[in-house]
Amino acid sequence: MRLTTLEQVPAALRPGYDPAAHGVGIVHLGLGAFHKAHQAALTDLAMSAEGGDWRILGVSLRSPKASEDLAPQNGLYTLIEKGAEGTNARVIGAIADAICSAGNPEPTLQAMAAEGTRIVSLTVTEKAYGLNRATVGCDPEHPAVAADLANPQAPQGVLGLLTEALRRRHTAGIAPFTVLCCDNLPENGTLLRGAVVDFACRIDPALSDWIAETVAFPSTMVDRITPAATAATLAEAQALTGTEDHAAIETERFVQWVIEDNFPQGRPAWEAAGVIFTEDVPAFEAMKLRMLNGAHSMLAYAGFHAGLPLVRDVMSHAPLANLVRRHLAAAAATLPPIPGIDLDAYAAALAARFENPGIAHETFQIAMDGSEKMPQRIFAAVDDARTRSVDIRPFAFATAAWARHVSMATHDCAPYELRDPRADALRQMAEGKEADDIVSALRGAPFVPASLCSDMDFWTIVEGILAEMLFDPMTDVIAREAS
Ligand code: CS2
Repeated sequence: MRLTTLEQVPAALRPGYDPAAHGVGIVHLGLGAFHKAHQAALTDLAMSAEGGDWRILGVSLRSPKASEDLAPQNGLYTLIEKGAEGTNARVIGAIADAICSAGNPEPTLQAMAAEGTRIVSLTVTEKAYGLNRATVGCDPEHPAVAADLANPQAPQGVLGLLTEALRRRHTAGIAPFTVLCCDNLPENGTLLRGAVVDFACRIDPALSDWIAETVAFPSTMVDRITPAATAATLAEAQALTGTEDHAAIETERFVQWVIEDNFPQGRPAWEAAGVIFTEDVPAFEAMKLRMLNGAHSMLAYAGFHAGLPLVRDVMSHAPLANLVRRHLAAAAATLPPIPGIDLDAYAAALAARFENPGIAHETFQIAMDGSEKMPQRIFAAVDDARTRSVDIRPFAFATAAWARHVSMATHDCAPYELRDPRADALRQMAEGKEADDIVSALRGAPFVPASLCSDMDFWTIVEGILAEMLFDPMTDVIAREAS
C-alpha cells in the first residue's frame, strides 16, 4: 500500500513530532533528492527538537515528477542513510505538500506571497539561476531570465518567481521572506542578491531598491552526497517501512550545513540539528567547493573516461585514488586557515566518504554542467595556488580531464552525451580538434576568469596532459600521472 500516513510505518521510523500540528513557513524551490536529504531532513530534526511552524511547501520548477511522487504521499518519504557502519532510516514529515510551477506559477506565487512564508529556500542547480557572476547581476540572455523579463507577472524562472512574489508582498505591506540559496556557488547569498536586485531593477527600480534595503540573502555552505534514487532505493524503502514509497531517497550519513545567521523573520531551530551558524560562510564554502567538489569534478571526468562508473570504483582504483588525494591536498593548500578546522582531517574524511560502499554515486552525474562548476571548483584555486606557491599541476590535470570530456573523444570509451547548458558552444570549441586548438578556445571562454586566461604556464601544462588524453587510454594517462 502507498505511503500516505505515519500510522502505516513502524513507530521507530516516525518523526519526533506531529507534522499536522505545524504550519508551513518555508517555500522551497527545486524539489530534488538533495533537498529531501539535506534541508528538509534538518528542518525535520529542528521541528522535533524545538517545534515551530516551519513545514515546507516543495516546488518543482520544471518536471512535475518530484511533486507527483510526493503529493499523493502527503509529503512523506523515507530517508535512507548509508555508511560503512550500516544503514539508518526514518520517515520525514517536514514537507507539507508539493506542487509544480511549470506552466502554472500562480499557486507557487501565492504561497511565496503568503504572510506565513518567512523563508524561500532554493536548490535549483547552478545553471538555473541566470546569474552573471562577473557583474554580480543577472544574465538577461539566460532563457528563463529573458522570458521572465518579458512577462514578469507569470514567471517560470527563479529570479522571476522571487521578484514577483516580493513585489506582491511589498504591495500588500507584508514583510519580505528571507531568501536562502543552497546551491554550490561561492558566496551564494551575495550572488543571488545581486541577480535579484538587478532583475527587479530592469522591471521596477523602486521595487529593486526595496529589495536591496529589506531582503536578507544569507550565504550557506551545504554538504551531503546524495545520488539520484533508483528502483533499488524504492525497494529498500518498501522493505523498511512496509509501504510503497515513490519518493524515497538514499544518502550518506554525513551532513553539514553552515549558514550566515541573518533571518529577520525568524527561522527553524536548525542549530538543534547540528547546523553551524557563522559570520564566515565564504571560508567554509571555498573549503567545500575546492576540496569536495573540486576533487569530485576531477575524479568524475578522469573516472568516467577510465571506465569507472561510480565514485567508489574510482577509490578502489589505486592510481586515480592517489590523484584524488593529491588533489585534496593541493586544494587544501590554496585555502586560508579556518578556525577550528583541520584541513588534513577534512581531506581524510572526504576520501573516506568517497569510498562509502553504500553509496552508488555516478561519475557521469557529477560530470554534468562542467562549465557551471569548473570556475568555483578548479579555476578559482589556481590564483591562490600561485600566491601560496602551491603546485598548479593537479588543477591543470583536472582541467585537461574536463577538456577531454568536452572534446567528445571516444578512442577509449563508448559515445556519450555532453550534458551542459553550454554544450553546443563547448562542442564547437573542442570536438574533433587538436589539444592546442582546444586549449586556446577554452582558455578564452567567458566563464574562465581573466587572470587564469592569461596564465600561459597553466595552459601549457593543460595542453600537454590533454594531448596524451586525446590519444592514449585514460587509464594509461592516469597511471603515468600518479607514478
Ligand atoms: C557533486 C555534488 O554532482 C556534483 O557536482 O559534486 O552534488 C556533491 O555531491 C555535493 O555537493 C555534496 O555535498
